[in-house]
Amino acid sequence: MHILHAADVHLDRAYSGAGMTASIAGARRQELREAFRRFVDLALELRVDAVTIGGDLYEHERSTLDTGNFLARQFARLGAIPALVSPGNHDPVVPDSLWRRVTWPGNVTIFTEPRFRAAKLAGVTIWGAGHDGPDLRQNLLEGFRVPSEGTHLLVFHGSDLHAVPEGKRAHCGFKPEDVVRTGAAFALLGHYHGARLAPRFAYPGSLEALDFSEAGQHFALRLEVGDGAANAELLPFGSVRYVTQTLDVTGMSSSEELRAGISALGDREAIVRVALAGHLQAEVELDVAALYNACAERFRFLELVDRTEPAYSLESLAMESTTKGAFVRLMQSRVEASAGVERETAELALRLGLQAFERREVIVP
Ligand SMILES: [Mn+2]
Repeated sequence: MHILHAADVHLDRAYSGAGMTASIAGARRQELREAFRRFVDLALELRVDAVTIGGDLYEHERSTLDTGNFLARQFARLGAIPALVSPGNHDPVVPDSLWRRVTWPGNVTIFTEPRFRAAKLAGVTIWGAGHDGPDLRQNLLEGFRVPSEGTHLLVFHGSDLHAVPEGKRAHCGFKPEDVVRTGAAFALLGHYHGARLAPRFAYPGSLEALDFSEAGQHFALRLEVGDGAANAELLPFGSVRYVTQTLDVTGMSSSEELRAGISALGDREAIVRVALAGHLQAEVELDVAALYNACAERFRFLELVDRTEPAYSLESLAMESTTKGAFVRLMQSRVEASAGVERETAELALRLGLQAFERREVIVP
């Protein structure tokens, strides 16, 4: 039998980053819905025997009944194909969640508890568990064993403890050997947004890239289940592409060149971040908002980031016995004495102050 699995669709995502207007955020959210619609199309086309969802199908914080009804309609399109859902930390089963508010079609099973429950299908038993709050930390696999008879699969949302990103806390953390110990043939997971295939479990990753940190191919996962064994395959899926381009401004002598350089990177297909880098000559006007207005129409979506460094030498300016030299020395000592946001502010004040000394228009970002 075949199962099609996805996770981390993140419908109703806020998209509140830099340059994100309400209409652009709305377009992004629509793309995520399109992705889920295509996922259902794919399940029908592949004639799979079941569909599984590894959590974070939507974001509870700004979820709408409109999205709940959309999901119910999509699941209904599967007809008799069972859809098994294990909610995650972003779409936990809380009283006002869509899981509780929407009338789901008969083919949908929602695993509402943080302990494994069985859904018996022809030839395989699928065990699912769901998050019942946004902050579930327990290892769901602890003490859990499947019966020795038959073929068993697991579906849940949680962190492989061998791959927790630095500074992040694990949600339902488990070790790969914990999966083996349950006796299940394979675990279909959600949580990590990059795809990962391990011998006994897999993360499909987010169905579509959600931001610039998720550039690259995204996938749905097909699992072939035979007698007690499972074989997972990542199917290229995502259609939303995030691309970061770097434009080196070193040697440019006017804002015209900046504008031409950004425009030349124009792309109607991808979501593009142009990072301005290199050493900016003091006489060049760099106004991010003006550049954005001049160039955005050449892009499907443009984000401009200023990472340039001033071309002047702070060391030699600090030696000057002028007001400017005194200003540089004062601000350098502030930069050195501070950290984090305060340091960034001091660095910005130094840069803007030097622009003022150059009698250039000072635009505070
Ligand atoms: Mn997620």
